[in-house]
Amino acid sequence: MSALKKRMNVFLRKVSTYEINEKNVRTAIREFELILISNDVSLTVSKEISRKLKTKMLGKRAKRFSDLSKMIPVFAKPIITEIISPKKPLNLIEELKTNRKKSTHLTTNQPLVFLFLGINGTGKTTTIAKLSYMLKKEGFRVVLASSDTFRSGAQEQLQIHADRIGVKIITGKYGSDSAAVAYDAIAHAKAKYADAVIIDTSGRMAVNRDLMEEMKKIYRVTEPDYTILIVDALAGNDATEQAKDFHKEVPLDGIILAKMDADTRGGALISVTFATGGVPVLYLGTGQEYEDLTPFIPKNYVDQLLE
Ligand SMILES: Nc1nc2c(ncn2[C@@H]2O[C@H](COP(=O)(O)OP(=O)(O)OP(=O)(O)O)[C@@H](O)[C@H]2O)c(=O)[nH]1
Ligand SMILES: [Mg+2]
Repeated sequence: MSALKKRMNVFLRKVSTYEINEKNVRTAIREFELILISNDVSLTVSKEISRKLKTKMLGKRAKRFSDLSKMIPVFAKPIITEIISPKKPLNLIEELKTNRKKSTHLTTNQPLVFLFLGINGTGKTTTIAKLSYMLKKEGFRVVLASSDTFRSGAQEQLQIHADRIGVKIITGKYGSDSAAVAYDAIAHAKAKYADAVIIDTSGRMAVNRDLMEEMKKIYRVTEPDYTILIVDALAGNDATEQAKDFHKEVPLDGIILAKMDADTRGGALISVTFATGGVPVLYLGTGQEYEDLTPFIPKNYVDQLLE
């Protein structure tokens, strides 16, 4: 390219574009931040996203007369994707396959133990039914532990799912020790060479110390391979607090957001991951049927959020 052509190109670029600076981008970023906040993304995370957006955008050039707010999603996509992408990805199906291979070389079988936790009514039992259905379809043998010996009707609720799906269940008497039920289920799974034990527990609020201590006892007794928190996507910012509270009591390995189909906002997921320092979201609950458990793919979520 001749020197003149080069200079001409620089000139044309200058007149047809303008530089993004603090002043001209401020309103667009602020507006985007407000959209995030009004869609259940916590204040802390919204501010963090804004800060990163600013750093990324300042000094870049935009087409003359173009609207900066239209450029925001392009810059925001990788920022949000990074926040919600697990630091250490976890694929339960792959873990079970690996564990099965390991077990064939051992004389004693070691099923993987999944402990499901969460506050009242978030969707624990339904999600366990969905996961059992999925694992059974994948060819794994599942044993359910009905460790909610607290709420009336809880035993029958899980029993109905177990019968429908065709998986083994160990139930307990109401008022009996929930950790003992889980322990029995693990013993049964070991004896019968099952692949997975999924423990259903009562809903509990972090302020209820007795129930939180009971939860820690189940954790100690069962030594779960994966402790999974179920949060209700509709809980909005409260979901973030729940994740923080539970993660403080027992270290979480994964989170499942139930009722994503009913949530029109969808922002809680970002805050929940951020607040737990990157505990991976494993699945999304997307309805009331057994098939309605969808693997969480960060890119798809962000595309939908910013479309
Ligand atoms: N729309 C929709 N509803 C769901 C989803 N997951 C669970 N539910 C519904 O939420 C309600 C509560 O679900 P449960 O599975 O009983 O919740 P839980 O956490 O076990 O409740 P407790 O044991 O009482 O703490 C039920 O009516 C479920 O059908 C979901 O992904 N989408
Ligand atoms: Mg339940």
